[in-house]
Amino acid sequence: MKTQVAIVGAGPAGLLLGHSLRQAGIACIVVERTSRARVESRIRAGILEATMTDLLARLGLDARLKVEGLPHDGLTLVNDGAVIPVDIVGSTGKHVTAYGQTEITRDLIDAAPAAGLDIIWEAGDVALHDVDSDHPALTFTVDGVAQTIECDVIAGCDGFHGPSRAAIGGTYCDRAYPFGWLGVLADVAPCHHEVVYASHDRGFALASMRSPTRSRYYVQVGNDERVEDWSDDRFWDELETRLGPDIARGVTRGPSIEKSIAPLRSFVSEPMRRGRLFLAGDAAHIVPPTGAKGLNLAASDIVYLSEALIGWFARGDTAGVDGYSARALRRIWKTERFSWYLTSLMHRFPDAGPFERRMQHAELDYIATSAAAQASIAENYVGLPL
Ligand code: RFL
Ligand code: PHB
Repeated sequence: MKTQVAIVGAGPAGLLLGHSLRQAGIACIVVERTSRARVESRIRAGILEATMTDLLARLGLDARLKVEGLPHDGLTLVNDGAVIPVDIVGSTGKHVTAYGQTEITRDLIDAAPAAGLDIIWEAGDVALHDVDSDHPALTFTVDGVAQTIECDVIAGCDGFHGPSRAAIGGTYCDRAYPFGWLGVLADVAPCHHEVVYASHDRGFALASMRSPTRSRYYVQVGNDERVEDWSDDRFWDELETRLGPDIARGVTRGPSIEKSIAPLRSFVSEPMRRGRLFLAGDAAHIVPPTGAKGLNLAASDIVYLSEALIGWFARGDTAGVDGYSARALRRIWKTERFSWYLTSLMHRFPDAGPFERRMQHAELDYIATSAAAQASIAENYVGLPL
């Protein structure tokens, strides 16, 4: 096979890039390791910045988002039971939208045939070749049969565990946190009209939603904890304690339809380009989910990368591709900072003493009483400008 851009990975980054390039008439093929069913069933992020909703609107892929997405004008912090509303629209004029990553992925896959976007599912042994030459290639197997795609450019959108990052051979900056999030999805009405981030002496808790009848909740757990040890009752008890009485009053309990533990980490790989290979999304960076930035960073990478590739293919302009890595990394590092800051502020760290805990309390009390501090959180939460 021959194409202009071979895209590794059919997560949000790969699918958004594919649609952006197809809209500009650029040929591309997406090669994905797993099945369509698997990609569509991964429960992950749920809060979209305007960066993401604007991109979906530009691509004409926001029909369902416009109907089913839930606009949020603010977010809510809780400091040991004390509720701190943070107005996003009031200070930024913009809002965020609750709409699941699973729904975005499904919309993008459903729209692929009409856009002429080919996706090859269940590709085995995907390998990148000759990225330093003008003729890179991807090899893989489908049903045991060896395949090759010759291309002009490879886009590595294969997430944290894919092969693209290693092919760049860059440098890594990494922080693992001494805890993870236990997440539960349940078909019950959300407890609050906005996302709630709660700091409590027993640890962090988060209340989010997917629809008026589907809630997503998380509690901080130690890295040694196992899902099997968390019955639904234990989860709901712990969640309500940490959310505090004012928010817990709204909680409706119900059976969990998904329950899993995700570790938290911060990670950046630099640079994001080598020769004809470009990285985007989780392949290049991971943020802890506090701040809801992982999915949204994938969208901003794709805005930059698609602009760069379209400039190159359509007009022979190499400024965009040459500047891609530096441009994307500036926004990535600021978003890494915000995600790390909110993680550090809201979680219970096992080695923290009374002083560190008092600092968290003091900072949350400052936020509760300072319009400037709230505006800074709102500005970052809604998404920094492109
Ligand atoms: P993805 O979504 O991981 O997609 C990468 C795709 O590449 C495929 N792949 C390969 N394909 C071909 N050959 C190979 N050798 C391949 N190796 C891998 C994978 O199968 C997959 O389909 O990365 P992308 O597109 O960059 O999108 C990024 C987002 O998915 C990610 O940032 C967020 O989901 C992160 N994240 C969360 N972000 C939030 O903002 N809020 C959350 O609540 C939240 N929860 C999560 C998350 C990420 C999780 N991961 C990665 C395990 C919960 C989890 C469990
Ligand atoms: C979610 O809805 O899954 C969610 C919301 C906000 C976050 C992380 C996850 O910060």
